[in-house]
Amino acid sequence: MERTFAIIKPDAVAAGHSGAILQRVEAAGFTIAAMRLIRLSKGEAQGFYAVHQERPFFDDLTTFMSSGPVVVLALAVPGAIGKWRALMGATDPARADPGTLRREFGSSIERNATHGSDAPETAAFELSYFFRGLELV
Ligand code: FUP
Repeated sequence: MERTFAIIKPDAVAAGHSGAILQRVEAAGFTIAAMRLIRLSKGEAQGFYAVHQERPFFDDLTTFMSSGPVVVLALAVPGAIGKWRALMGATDPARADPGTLRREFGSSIERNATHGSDAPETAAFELSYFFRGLELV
């Protein structure tokens, strides 16, 4: 069993797509191991995306990520990290395959509906950024 960390981003929550995305999560066989609706402060978004702090899009990205509520999730299934990234599709919704979440629900490379950890180390960091061990079922 592997766990990954996922976010339903402010654009998708505001558009009322949380339910549809959670339905796709469950239909794809993930177990929801933890879930919470939260609003990130700008500083919390900056801490989460610290690896991108030198990138030109960092300020816009962290402003967007703190612009409204998000759903944070721990998802469990064998191969969860790769499986979730495959379901999300490419970072840029315009380049994501048909049927992927970002293609269906995203509107730009920044407002791309969902986040997913890209490796075991980032999954461990991101899960621990939002969930205490006791919250993971
Ligand atoms: P991903 O792992 O697919 O989420 O993509 P990256 O780690 O490369 O980027 C993290 C987030 O930064 C993306 F989800 C959206 C944002 N981003 C931009 O806003 N502009 C860019 O040019 C690239 C990424």
